[in-house]
Order: sequence, then structure tokens, then C-alpha cells
Amino acid sequence: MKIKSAEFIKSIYDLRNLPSSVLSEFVFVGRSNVGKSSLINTICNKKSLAKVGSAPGKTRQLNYFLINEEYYLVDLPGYGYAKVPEQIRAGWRKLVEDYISERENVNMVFVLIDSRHEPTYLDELMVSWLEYYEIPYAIVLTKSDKISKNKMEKQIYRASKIVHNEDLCRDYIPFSIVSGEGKNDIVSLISGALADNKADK
Ligand SMILES: Nc1nc2c(ncn2[C@@H]2O[C@H](COP(=O)(O)OP(=O)(O)O)[C@@H](O)[C@H]2O)c(=O)[nH]1
Ligand SMILES: [Mg+2]
Repeated sequence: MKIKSAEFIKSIYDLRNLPSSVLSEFVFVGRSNVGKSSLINTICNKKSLAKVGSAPGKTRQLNYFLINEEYYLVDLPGYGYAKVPEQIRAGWRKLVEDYISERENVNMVFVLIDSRHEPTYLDELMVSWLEYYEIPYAIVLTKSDKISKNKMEKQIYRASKIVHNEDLCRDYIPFSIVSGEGKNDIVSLISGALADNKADK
């Protein structure tokens, strides 16, 4: 499957305003600045579909993008930025957990981790929610252009330590907007999941 069309649909601040459609949703999560917006732009081949480098921790909304008029990509608010007050962090936690636990058409979640850093407590919490609610996910190690192949192997190993259900964790994907590494893997995972979904119906 190729991404032929990608269009921004809306930003959602309150889960009561989620789209009523039953299209599959592929969701991107990770700490602020991990490269979520850049990844969405890269896989959609559109430079400024999602806003890159906006003030970390300031984006509290879910952004919906409609792809090939067939499914959504959902950009969740980034987590774990040090300067964010506790009250806002608690708000993030509730918004994201409510979304993950209640939204039935979530097909797969991509958990983005900066390949230069260790997984954080919030990455681990995210993975534990996904496993608890039995949602398939993949771990994406972003900014792979910044580290060596050797270091990447080590970082994948470290990331595997926060995974407890290997059936739900579909893949570990090194990704870079600079080299394009990982782009096809992400698009293939999405196409495969959509095909399985159709086969089930
Ligand atoms: N070198 C490099 N920089 C990246 C990559 N992905 C994102 N960035 C940079 O990281 C910063 C944060 O990216 P952004 O997509 O806004 O992160 P978000 O907060 O998770 O949406 C920006 O300055 C990007 O240009 C990558 O693969 N390689
Ligand atoms: Mg962003």
C-alpha cells in the first residue's frame, strides 16, 4: 500500500469530540521532541502536515490525519517534558489512558523512543497500558541517523526490557527522517494490519 493522500482532519481536546467514524486508527505516542510529527510527515511524504518542533509539552491535543480516505493516523500529546507542571501531567495521563482504553477502533500503536536515550518510566507505563488493554504495538527507535548500528542493537535490547508480552509487540523499528530508514517498515505494518482487519470481517 502506498500513502496516496494525507489530510489533517482536526485537533481534539476532549474525547467526547472524537470522530464518530469506525475507521481504523494507527496511533503515535512518545515523549515531547521524540520525532512524532516528523515521522508522520515522512511516512505521508508531506513536509508540513504535522507541525515540527512546536514548544515541547505544549501540545495537549490529539491530531487526526486521514490517510487514503481509508484510515486515520493519530498524533497523541507528547509526555514527560520536565517543565510541565504536575497538574498538566495528570491531565495527559487521563486523556491518553482514557483514549487507549475506550477507543475501540485503535488498530495499532507506535511507541516512539529516542534511540539515543534509555526508555523512560512513561514509555514503560505506556507499554504496560497497551499490554493491559491488549492493543498491538510496535516500538520505533527514532533519530537512528544519530547513532551507530552497534549502539542501535544495544538500544533495541534495552527497549525489549520494557516488553512483557512479545505477541503484542509486533516489531522494533529503527527510524530516521534523514536516511529514510524504517519508513517502509512502518507503512508495511500498517498495510498488514489493515489487511488482517479486512480478513477478520
Ligand atoms: N537527526 C534527526 N532529527 C530528527 C529526526 N526526527 C525528528 N528530528 C528533530 O527532532 C525535533 C523534534 O521533532 P518533532 O517531530 O517536532 O517531535 P515531536 O515533539 O515528537 O512531534 C525536530 O527538531 C526534528 O527536526 C530524525 O530522524 N533525525
Ligand atoms: Mg509533535
